Amino acid sequence: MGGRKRPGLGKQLAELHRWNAWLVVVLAVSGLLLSWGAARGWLGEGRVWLKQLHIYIGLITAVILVLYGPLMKRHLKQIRTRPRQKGNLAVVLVLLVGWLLSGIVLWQFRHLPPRWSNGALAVHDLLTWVGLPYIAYHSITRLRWARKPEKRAIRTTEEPERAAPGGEPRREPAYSAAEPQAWMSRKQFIQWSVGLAITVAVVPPFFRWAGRTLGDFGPSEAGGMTKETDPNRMLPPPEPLPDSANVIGGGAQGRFRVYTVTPLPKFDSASWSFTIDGLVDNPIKWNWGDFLQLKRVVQVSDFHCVTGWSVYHNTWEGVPLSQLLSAAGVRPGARFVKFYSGDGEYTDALSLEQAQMEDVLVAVLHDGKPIHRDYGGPVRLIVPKMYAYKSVKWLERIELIEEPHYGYWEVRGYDNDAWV
Ligand SMILES: Nc1nc2c(c(=O)[nH]1)N[C@H]1C(S)=C(S)[C@@H](COP(=O)(O)O)O[C@H]1N2
Ligand SMILES: [Mo]
Repeated sequence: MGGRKRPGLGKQLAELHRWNAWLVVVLAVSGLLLSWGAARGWLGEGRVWLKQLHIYIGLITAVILVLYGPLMKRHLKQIRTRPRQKGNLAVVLVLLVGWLLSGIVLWQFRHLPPRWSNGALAVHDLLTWVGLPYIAYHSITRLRWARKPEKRAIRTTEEPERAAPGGEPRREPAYSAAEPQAWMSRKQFIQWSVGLAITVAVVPPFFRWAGRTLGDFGPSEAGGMTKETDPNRMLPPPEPLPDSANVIGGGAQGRFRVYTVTPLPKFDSASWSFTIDGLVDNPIKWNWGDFLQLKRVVQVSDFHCVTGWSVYHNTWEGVPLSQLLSAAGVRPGARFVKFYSGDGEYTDALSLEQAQMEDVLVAVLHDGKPIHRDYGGPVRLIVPKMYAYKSVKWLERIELIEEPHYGYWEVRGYDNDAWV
């Protein structure tokens, strides 16, 4: 190490700032892609990969925080007379620590109570709603073109503002007399217009998000299925059983995210059918009218998505899968049960033993109402003991097979073992 000088505080801080900025850019892009519902289909297995990347890059921000720790005292001393920089530092630290902690809960949620992950998801999202616009403003208004022209000209690659060595606070130079005193300086103009543009773009969707998120923490009128008119034309709707009409347990708590890997399909009673075939003694095909004649049961169960959100106390009414299997007569060679979605793309499977669990339901009603098209109606599978990627939406065919089948998400990296 002979004679190598330790870099000064300013230089170390500038270095950390640069690393942090790049990490946040990668995290923002990957995080936005991950939370964007429409990207689920075309990201495919890239989604699992992207999630790993997001997690590991996120963990690296902990390294930044650890490296910053020992510098913090001197840094605070250096900026003690600059309230704006202190405010900025506080915001950035709250964002990083908040994202990191909520991110760790979301990453490790299988080892934590499911209620934690709903909370962590809300915190992670809230920080993103507040933090990304803040950071965007912070970076755009500090870009070179946003500075005063004569200040831009003397900039070197080293950022003097942050790299200022020693404790001497560098004051913003007073406005040069040469500059004509307009009602607003160039800098102020840029700050105001960038601020306004970001506010206009972010505030309306933020309030929509906030409204929905409040629904995650309490009973919601629509039982967590927030869509109104149903594009499905399934008539007449089934009459709910008494327990289902009265919604045992007071109705679902939380909100479903609408997930699909295809454009949303649409069904009508005239063409809808439900088939059970493969290794069975009597393959059966029901139409809507016949299907509604099957004996239904009511169950209350929690619904967990592997991405960290849950909906509690759902009242589902439907036909137990075991009842359909008995009706078809499972042949001795059958070892797995494969489920086909009417979207033509999504499939999943259970072992015969798992499929015969008494709470696996082919559901028709949720909280006493027909299941809306967006949430898998008219008929979806419900496997309460497993993550919801096993709960195939728009279910229309069940096939008994001999060899294992790996479903849509399983071939894209999800664990075939989906036990909650
Ligand atoms: N056909 C189909 N079924 C599906 C999915 C899908 O994309 N397509 N997503 C699965 C996943 S990962 C979850 S969490 C739940 C989401 O159900 P919801 O869209 O009603 O909230 O459906 C599961 N079943
Ligand atoms: Mo999911």
